[in-house]
Amino acid sequence: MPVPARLGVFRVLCLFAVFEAVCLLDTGMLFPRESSSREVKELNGRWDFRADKSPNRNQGFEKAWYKSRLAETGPVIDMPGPASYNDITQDPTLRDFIGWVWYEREVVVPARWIADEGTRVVLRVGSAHYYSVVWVNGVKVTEHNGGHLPFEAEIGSLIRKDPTQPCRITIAVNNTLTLDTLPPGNIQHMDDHTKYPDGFFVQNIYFDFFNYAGIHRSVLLYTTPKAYVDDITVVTDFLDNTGLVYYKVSVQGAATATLKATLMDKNGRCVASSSEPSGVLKVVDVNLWWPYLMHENPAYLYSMEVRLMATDSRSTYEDVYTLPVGIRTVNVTSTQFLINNKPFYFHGVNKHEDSDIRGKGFDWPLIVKDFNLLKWLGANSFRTSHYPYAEEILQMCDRHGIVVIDECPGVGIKDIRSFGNSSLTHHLAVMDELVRRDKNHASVVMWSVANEPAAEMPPADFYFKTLIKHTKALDPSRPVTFITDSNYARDRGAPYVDVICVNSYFSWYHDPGHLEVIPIQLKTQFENWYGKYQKPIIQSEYGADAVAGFHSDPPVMFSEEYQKAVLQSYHNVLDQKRKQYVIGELIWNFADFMTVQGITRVVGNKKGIFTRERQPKAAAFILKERYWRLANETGRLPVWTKYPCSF
Ligand code: GCB
Repeated sequence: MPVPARLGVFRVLCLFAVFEAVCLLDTGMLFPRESSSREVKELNGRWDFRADKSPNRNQGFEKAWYKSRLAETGPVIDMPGPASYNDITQDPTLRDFIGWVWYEREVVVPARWIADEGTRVVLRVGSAHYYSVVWVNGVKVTEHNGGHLPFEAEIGSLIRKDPTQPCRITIAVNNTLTLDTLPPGNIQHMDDHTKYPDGFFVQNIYFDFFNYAGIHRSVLLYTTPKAYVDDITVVTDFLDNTGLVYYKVSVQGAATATLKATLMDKNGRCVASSSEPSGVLKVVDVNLWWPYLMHENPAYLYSMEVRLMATDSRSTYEDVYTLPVGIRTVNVTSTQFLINNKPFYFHGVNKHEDSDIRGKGFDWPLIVKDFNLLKWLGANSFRTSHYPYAEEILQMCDRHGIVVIDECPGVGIKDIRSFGNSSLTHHLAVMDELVRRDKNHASVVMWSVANEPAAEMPPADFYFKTLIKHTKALDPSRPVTFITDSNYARDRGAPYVDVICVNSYFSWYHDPGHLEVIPIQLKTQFENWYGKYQKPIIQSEYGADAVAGFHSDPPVMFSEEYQKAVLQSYHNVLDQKRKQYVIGELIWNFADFMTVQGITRVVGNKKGIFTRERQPKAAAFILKERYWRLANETGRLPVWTKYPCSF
C-alpha cells in the first residue's frame, strides 16, 4: 500500500532532514569491514592486566604505568578480552572492584601498513565500561566517556615514528558510576570505624543488573586509505513496487573525490547506481525487508557498495565500503505500529548482555545460541534493555528479521541531581553516538531514550522533552519511546513519545502472590494510558521470578508454576487489548541474569524464561506456543519453518 501523496512529500522532507541532522556529528563510526581497500586485525585474546588497588585508585596515573610495559611497574595477571574482568578470577575484591583497571598488549603491525604513508591505521574499541583512556607506546591517543558504544583513534603517524618498536597498547578503564554517568550511580564512603574497615566505600546503583566492567567488545586495528568513506547514512522508503534508498556519503581526507554508489541484490546483481555523494537509488521490483514470521522471505538485504576515488599530489586513493541495506518503512498511528504499511505486533523479549564467566563480554557462541532460541520461541523482536548491544548483534537482527527497540543506557535515573545540565548534556551526547552507530540497521525500528526514570520529579519534564525532541531531530525516520512503569501519574515523557511502553509486575512487586489481581489491574493500566494519550501501547516488561526446578501446585511465588500462571493471566488481557491499541508484549526476561547481591535476588534475577545457561523453564513452552500462534494469525511463516529442526 503506497503512502498517501501528502504524507509521501512530508516523509521525503523528513528523510532529508535526517542527513542534515546526523551531519552535525563530527565523524562517522562505520562498522569496520574488510574490503579490497581495508584490512582488519582483531586484538582479541590474552591481555596483561592489573587493577589499581591503591587507596585513591590513582597510582597508575601518578606512576605513569602507561609509559613502560605494565609488567615492569608491578605484577600482572592474564585477562581475556573481550570479557568482563569480574568473574574471571577467584578474587572477590576483583569481582566487586571499583576504580581503574589497566590492560596492555603488544601488537605486531604489518610492515606494509607502516611503510605506506597513504594508509590510515585506526585503533578501535567496540566498548569498554565505563570511562577509558588509551595510550599507544606511552602516548595518549584518546579517551571516552561511556560504557556501551565504540570509540577510535588514528594511530598511523605514531607507529611510524619508530617502526622498529612494537606497538604497545595500554587501556585504562574505570567502572565508577556517578550522578552524571549513564547509567547513574554514586559512591558512598563509610567512615564509621566501629562499623566499617578503613577506606570502606560502596558503589550505589539504581538498576537491576551487575555492573560488569572491562573491555566488553573487540579491540581492533583497521586500515583505510588516506582519503576514505567516513560515513554513510541510508533511509529507505518505497512507492508501489519501487524501493527508494535515500543516501548520503561523507568523505574525509580529500578536498575533491569522485564516488560511485552501487546497490546490489542478494545475487550480487547491480539494481541501481549513482555517482553522486547523496541522492536516491531506485529499485524496481523491490524485495522489502520484512520481520521474521511476517513474510515467507524475511530479512532481505541488499548491499550498497560505495567506491571512492581521490587524488592528491602524491598518489591516487581508492576506498571501498559495503553496507548491508534493508528496504523498509516504519510508521505509527494512534493504534498501530506499521512496518511496510502493515500492522506489526511485537511478540518478543527483553534481553541482557550477560552470561557466566564472560559477564558482558562479547561471545559469538552465546549470540548464535540466543538467536536460535529466539527463533525457536517464535519471537519476532527484542528491546536492548538497558543499553546498546554489540553491533554484531544488530547485524544478526538485520540478517534474521528480528525487530529491535534500541535502548540507550538511561536506566536508573532516580536521583534528582541526575536531571541536571551535565547529566542531560551527557545523555544527549550518548544519543548522538547511538544514532550515529545504529542508524543504518533495518532491524532498528524505534529508539528508547530511558527506562523507568523517576519521572515524577519536577525537572524530568524539561529533561525528557529535550531528550526526545533531540532524538527525533537526529532521526526523524524512526519513532521514539521511553519506558515507563505502570503508574500513569508518572508520565512526564509520555506526551512527547510516539509509542507508550509500560512495565508492570502485578502479583509480584504489587500484591505479591495474588494472581487474581492481574486481569483487573492490567486492564485498568491499559485503559488509563490509552484514555489519556491515544497512543499505541507496548507491554514492555512483565514477568515473575522462577528458580528453575522449584515446583508448587497450587502455584507459589518463585516456582515455575507461578511464573507460568502470571504469563497466562497477562496473555488473556493482552489478547483483548491487542485488538484495540496494544501493539506488543515483551517478556521480562529472556534469560536469568546476574545482579548485585541483595535480599530480593537469589544469585541474580530469575525472571528468565531460560536459565542463565539457556535451558528452558516451563514458561518458555507457554510463550513458544503463544508466539507461534500469534505468528500464524498475523503473519506468513517462512517456507523452512515446515522443518522446525532447521534452527
Ligand atoms: C524493572 C526493570 C528491570 C528489572 C525488572 C525486575 O522494571 O526495568 O531492569 O530487572 O523490573 O525484575 O525487577
